[in-house]
Amino acid sequence: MNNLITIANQFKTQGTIIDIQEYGHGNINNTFLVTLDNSEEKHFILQRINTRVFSQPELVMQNICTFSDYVGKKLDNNLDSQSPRWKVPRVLYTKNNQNHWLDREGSFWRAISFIDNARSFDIIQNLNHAREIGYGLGTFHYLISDLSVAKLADTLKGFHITPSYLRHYQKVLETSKIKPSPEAKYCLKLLENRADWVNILENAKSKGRLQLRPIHGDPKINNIMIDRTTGKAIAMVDLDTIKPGLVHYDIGDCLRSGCNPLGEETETWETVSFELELARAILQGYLSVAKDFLTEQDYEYLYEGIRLIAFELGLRFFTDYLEGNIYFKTKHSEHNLTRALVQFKLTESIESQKTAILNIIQDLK
Ligand code: ADP
Ligand code: GN1
Ligand code: MG
Repeated sequence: MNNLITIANQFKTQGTIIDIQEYGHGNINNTFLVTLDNSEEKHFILQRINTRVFSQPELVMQNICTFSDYVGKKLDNNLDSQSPRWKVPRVLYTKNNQNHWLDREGSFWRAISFIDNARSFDIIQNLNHAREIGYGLGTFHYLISDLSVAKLADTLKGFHITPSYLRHYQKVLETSKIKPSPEAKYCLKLLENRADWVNILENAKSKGRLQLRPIHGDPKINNIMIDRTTGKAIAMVDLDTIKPGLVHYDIGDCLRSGCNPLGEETETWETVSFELELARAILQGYLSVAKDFLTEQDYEYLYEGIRLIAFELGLRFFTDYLEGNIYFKTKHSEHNLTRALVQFKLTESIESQKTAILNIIQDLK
């Protein structure tokens, strides 16, 4: 705690620190809520960046600053009348005017302003929440749609490039010493049957059918903040993966997270399903703001994007399980296996409802 106070005190804030608590349920970084004795700015978020995942954290901060300056200016100058309630977290600088602080052990710390009177959920609550999740992602995409991708660094090579994850998995499998349980066998089989299809979005990108745009990269539902009073989406947090990508990665990630009412941490993976009414609500919310910048070809690949990102996350969890849990934080040795099973069940549920999902997309576009 003393150590955390020393770290938090490196940042310029308005008041004295009175409390620091671990916060949120992220799988990658360590997040803390810092409380100040100031009634106007009561909290800020302090985070230790996982530098095994983000090997160039300075570039991550550069992207976040590029993004928040760009969108912050738009909102401050009222250049955007479409998103009156939207908020953008600000990077807090250190007393030496740096956007991060390195402690004696070399850990990389940064601080972010707190989105007040809001919360996020790990599990989708209802159709209204689903619509707000979609609206939140749509607003985010809309606000950055004219920011040039050339201004953003690639801070996580291979992120959401499914064929690269598959190649890595195949290499890990060759040397894996894990005895295949019936659950692991189910994963192996599911992966075997889909190896040819994983290139679908990357092929479309190479052929110029889909374009790189600025994306969030990690729009699962607990990264979309909901106003406690109005129930409306008001901000997106967890901005580490803002970088050039396909909007399909974001839409896919948002739906795989928001259409699974049991949540991605459920133990009862056998009964996981992709709920169509939640998908309709999320897409409705999303398209209410983002319709104008999606092209006909973007729509063509939406279904495959939804299917692919659920599958990809299953593949990433399963590979991490085989590798000994080195990427995602885990609570026990089988945690990543259970998480993989959840995403693979979701993938099968998406596949079995292909026609209905295509019809929803057709209806809403
Ligand atoms: P991780 O990268 O580990 O997922 P996040 O940045 O998502 O960490 O933070 C974890 C949780 O903390 C989020 O799900 C959100 O509920 C909360 N949180 C993060 N940043 C803010 C913020 N600026 N304001 C309010 N809450 C936040
Ligand atoms: C990680 O940091 P967090 O928990 O928001 C991961 C995402 C996964 C997600 C699954 C940088 O996100 O890609 O979809 O876990 N982030 C990174 O819960 O790999
Ligand atoms: Mg997060």
